Amino acid sequence: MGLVDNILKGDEKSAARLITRIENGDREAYRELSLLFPLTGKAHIIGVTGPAGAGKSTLIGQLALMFSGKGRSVGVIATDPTSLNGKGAFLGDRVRMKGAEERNVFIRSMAHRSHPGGIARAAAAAAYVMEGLGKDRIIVESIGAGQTDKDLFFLCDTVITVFTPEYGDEIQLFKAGLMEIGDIIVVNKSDTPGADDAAREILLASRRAARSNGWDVPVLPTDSRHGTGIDALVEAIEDHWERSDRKGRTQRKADNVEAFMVALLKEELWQEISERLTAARTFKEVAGEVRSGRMDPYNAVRKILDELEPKWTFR
Ligand SMILES: Nc1nc2c(ncn2[C@@H]2O[C@H](COP(=O)(O)OP(=O)(O)OP(=O)(O)O)[C@@H](O)[C@H]2O)c(=O)[nH]1
Ligand SMILES: [Mg+2]
Repeated sequence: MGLVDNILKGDEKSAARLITRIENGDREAYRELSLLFPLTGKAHIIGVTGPAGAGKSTLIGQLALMFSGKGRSVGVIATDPTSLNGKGAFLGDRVRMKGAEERNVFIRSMAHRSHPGGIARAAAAAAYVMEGLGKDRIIVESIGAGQTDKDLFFLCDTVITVFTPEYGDEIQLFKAGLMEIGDIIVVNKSDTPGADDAAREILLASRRAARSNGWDVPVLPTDSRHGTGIDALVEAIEDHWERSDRKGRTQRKADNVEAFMVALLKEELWQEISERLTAARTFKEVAGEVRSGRMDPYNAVRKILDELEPKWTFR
């Protein structure tokens, strides 16, 4: 009996094993994934992004409980930047999501540092495996800063951006980056001072951000430590999913998976080419010229590519 058969029967141990093997870049595991992938594409994948410490993990714990209470089967992928501090954050997430774990929510934590090539690669595979396991709501946590985290959202059907009252004033800064990828905005820690003002500022800013698909981004206050506002948030998440017809959802998933493929391709190509490059004598010579200020980076790149076999063209 193969791993995939076990996963399709709902065996979490097999799912965990396959995710680990994919994280380790095991070729055999990719073959298992190829059997699984065609069976996926129906789960609602929900991304939760926002600045460090905004309460994403706590909120996800609440969402997971609420979804499972409604009879949904829930998976959580926590990509944890603070795991850089050691084991603390990983264990911390476990604690914050404890209630969720007891309710049969499948949780997988991934530390950023173990994925220098981009967390998206492992997270997407984990989502496919979780869907194979029968999860129909999969929640992905991310810090939402930097390209690798944007790549992560190639995976998500609905993206939630979490702010806190402290971000009310800095909204102009965040508008450009974080706000453009959110379908729903949460102002968490609504129990702390300034929450109403922050929510108002953020609502104004989000109204100014242009939307093409006719979806008005809701701005919702939550206190995720006490579970306040979670029901309204779940309603908005379901609404965002239901509101787009099947065709719209299929289209978004298709766009997402193609974009993800391109991201993977870039990563692989770069890895392949950088190994060849750094071994080449020209590269070392040219890098030396650039470092000492004798050659500018533009002409340096041209020179390196000119001498690379097979030929690559430089725009
Ligand atoms: N007052 C208050 N504190 C909260 C709320 N939600 C979370 N917290 C607290 O904020 C701290 C950070 O919460 P986390 O859930 O770990 O935040 P996070 O965004 O996942 O953090 P990182 O993953 O490290 O970026 C914890 O001490 C939580 O108890 C809330 O609604 N109100
Ligand atoms: Mg967290």
